[in-house]
Amino acid sequence: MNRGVNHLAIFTGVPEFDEPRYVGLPNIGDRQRFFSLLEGALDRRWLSNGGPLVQEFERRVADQAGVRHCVATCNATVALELAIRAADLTGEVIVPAFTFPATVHAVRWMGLKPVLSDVDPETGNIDPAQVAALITPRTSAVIGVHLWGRPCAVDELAAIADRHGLTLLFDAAQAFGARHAGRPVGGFGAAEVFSFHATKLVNAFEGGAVVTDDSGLAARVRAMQNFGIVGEDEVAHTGTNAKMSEAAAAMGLASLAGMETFVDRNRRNYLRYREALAGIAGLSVPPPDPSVEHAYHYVVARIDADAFGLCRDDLMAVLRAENIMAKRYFYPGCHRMAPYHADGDAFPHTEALAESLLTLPTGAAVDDRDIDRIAALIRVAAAHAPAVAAHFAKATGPVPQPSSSGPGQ
Ligand code: T4K
Repeated sequence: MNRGVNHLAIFTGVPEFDEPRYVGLPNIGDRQRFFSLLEGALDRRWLSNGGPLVQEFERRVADQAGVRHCVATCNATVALELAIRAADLTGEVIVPAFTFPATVHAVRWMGLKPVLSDVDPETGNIDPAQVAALITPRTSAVIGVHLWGRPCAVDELAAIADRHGLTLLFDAAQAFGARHAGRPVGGFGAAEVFSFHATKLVNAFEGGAVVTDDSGLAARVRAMQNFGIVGEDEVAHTGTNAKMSEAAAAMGLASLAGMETFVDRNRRNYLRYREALAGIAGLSVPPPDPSVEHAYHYVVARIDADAFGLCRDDLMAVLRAENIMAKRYFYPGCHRMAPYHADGDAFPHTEALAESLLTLPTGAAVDDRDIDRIAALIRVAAAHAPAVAAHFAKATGPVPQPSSSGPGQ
């Protein structure tokens, strides 16, 4: 393609896409199945409190994860809080700085101290060597995060946890469907937590789950997500209301049925992006790693500003003007967020990743042709990097805000 710089919408061009192409467009699955499951719930007049659809969803998720217990919840953030409380964690809990804030918030929300760890500079996953260095007599647990659907260093973290008598939990919010060493994510550590938010591979509008092989832990989580109730008139724990509704489970079940198709599409998109973006200096989408089974939940490009000619934020602004709603997952790193700012600033790998990564639309949002069009625009931006950089350098108005993603925003 031989297009001039004026073709870009930041100059005089028409946006490439009429409708926004989002990073997290929901996978809807089989609509008819969703509606018929919902009809069933309405007919039964059983809408929440562990109804048959939630029970079925829990069985299916436990099967998929290869574990004995699944407790479905209203979202993954509260599921993390439940797991933390049910596992009786105390004092300090080590978590990665490079994650969605929910991981760190859950620890703080439970009244514990999150201790932030730096991450592996390549995978973005929590670095076991850093974790080992952060352990103190007050540490009770480590929470690993399987970032972008790629399993983190599960075995190394388990060895550290064993050696120091720590509880190991995993935030698997992005990793439903991934596998480590041939075993599905879900069965590692004392418990793992999935998210079934609208933007996830399998969605229940909003939803989450704690999965575990530990019957005692599962029983406590189950009670705690229902006000601590363990019998008709008996409340055994401080609890909350974290129940999944039947409507959410209907969506979850319809979505689960399409899971293989969604993973296939994500994998195909990922490979297509790699092919379409190949050879652009300073921009890379890492090759699939044969040692892990990835859910390819996100397509994350790394931009080396010097070699590419533009910084990541300028490229994102170029794309957003074209209605390509790329996102900075995860920026600026939890250590730079207001509640955790005082907790340290020595996170060089988190900082480098937070400054250089750009998540591109995938899943249902794009087809092969869209990906080719997105890649072609990136090539135009790269070919005219000095003009684009100069445009942003002298821009007086606000650059499009990275968080403006929802309809009507
Ligand atoms: N741990 C980790 C590692 C996580 O990544 C998350 C959640 C959690 C814990 C907590 O899980 P939950 O408590 O949510 O179950 C979104 C999601 O809201 C969040 O669930 C997810 N991680 C995170 C990675 O992404 P934002 O702030 O990026 O959302 P937003 O509104 O910018 O939407 C993301 C993209 O999806 C946009 O491009 C718009 C598009 N979108 C979104 C929705 C809701 C749609 O196209 N349709 C939709 O219905 O957090």
